[in-house]
Amino acid sequence: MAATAQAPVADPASVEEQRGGGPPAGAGGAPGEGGRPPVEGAGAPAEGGQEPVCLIVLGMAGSGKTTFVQRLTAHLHSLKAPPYVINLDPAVHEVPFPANIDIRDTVNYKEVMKQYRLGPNGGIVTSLNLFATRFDQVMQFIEKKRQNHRYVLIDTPGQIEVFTWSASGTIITEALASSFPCVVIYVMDTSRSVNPVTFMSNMLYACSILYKTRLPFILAMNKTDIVDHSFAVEWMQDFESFQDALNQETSYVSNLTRSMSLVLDEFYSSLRVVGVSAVTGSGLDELLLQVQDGAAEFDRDYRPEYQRLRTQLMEAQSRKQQEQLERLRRDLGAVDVSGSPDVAMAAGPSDLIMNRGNPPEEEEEEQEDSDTDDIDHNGEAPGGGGGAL
Ligand SMILES: Nc1nc2c(ncn2[C@@H]2O[C@H](COP(=O)(O)OP(=O)(O)O)[C@@H](O)[C@H]2O)c(=O)[nH]1
Ligand SMILES: [Mg+2]
Repeated sequence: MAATAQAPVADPASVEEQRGGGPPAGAGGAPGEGGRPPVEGAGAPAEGGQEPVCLIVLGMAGSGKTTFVQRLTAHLHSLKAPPYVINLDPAVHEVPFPANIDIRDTVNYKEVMKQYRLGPNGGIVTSLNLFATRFDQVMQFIEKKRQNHRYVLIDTPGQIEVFTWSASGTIITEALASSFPCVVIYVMDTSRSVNPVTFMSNMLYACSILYKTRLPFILAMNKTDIVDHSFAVEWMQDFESFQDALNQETSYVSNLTRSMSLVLDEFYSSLRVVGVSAVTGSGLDELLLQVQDGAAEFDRDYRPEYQRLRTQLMEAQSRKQQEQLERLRRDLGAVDVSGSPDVAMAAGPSDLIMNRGNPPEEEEEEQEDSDTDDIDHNGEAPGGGGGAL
């Protein structure tokens, strides 16, 4: 990266510890909870050995993801189960919830745009890519706090494709799912889906996200304070009623639209649907029940696959390390580092790494270079100086 006055990327290690993730304003009050009893078990913090469930919140721009995360955070605080909250939207002006990790602390979106000469969308994608390269550190933070939190909430960038159709979104999702049960919450703007054709387009998109993320899926029909979601549920359960609604459409409705709705029937049959309002908080207890169900599905159907992925990754990593060691051994064997070829071979690679290619006899002469060695050493251990890991 270009060395300029202001670095666009900082170390997550240096910022997370400053964030308390305390209760949000109004957390205790949790107004308008809908009068339902709290979800059994959902309030307790993670018990010994229990893992938090990661809720990845996706949805189109303006569907209400950030407001939903804010409300759910407040709701969980009121249930005495404060979540661990991560903001992955680099371009948001204000994060209305207490984030434990905020991408904006690590990546300076405006600087990224300037230094890489990008527009707003390219800036968001590149910022997320830069952040994804440090996500192993974020994973360590979550690991450290796993006993204290029952849920990890992840708010994603406004434009859904930034997360769902980018390499960084896949890296982040796979990293999370290799360690914790994960559930996708697809937030939909119900008030903007009252037209049957728009509704169907939204459902097709939701369907594509389901296949792209390969995780248990909950459809959160948001903004039920504006329009009740019962019309949508009826369309999903009763094919005829949806066809009737389509028939009333004076706009262009092709045969393809009708056929598509038949295809979606299969998608609907296995879908978890819950109506919520991120503004009033209604429906959140039911949502938490669905989350428990989703987490159970993850354990049953998805965990083995992600464990296989994790094992594969670890094996690939150790293979790569082995290859690098082999290459180093060959290189050191070929180059006369000591004046006597036997020394290099006899010392073995690890000894030579420790001595930076210098056999023990020459150690005293090389003492003057120790400053340079210190710099190299720091460079080899990113995050080591952060102190928080
Ligand atoms: N009436 C109503 N408005 C909502 C609800 N959820 C979000 N909004 C509004 O929808 C707009 C977009 O919300 P935001 O959370 O920023 O959407 P995001 O782009 O998906 O993160 C804001 O003006 C919110 O106040 C809801 O449940 N009911
Ligand atoms: Mg948002």
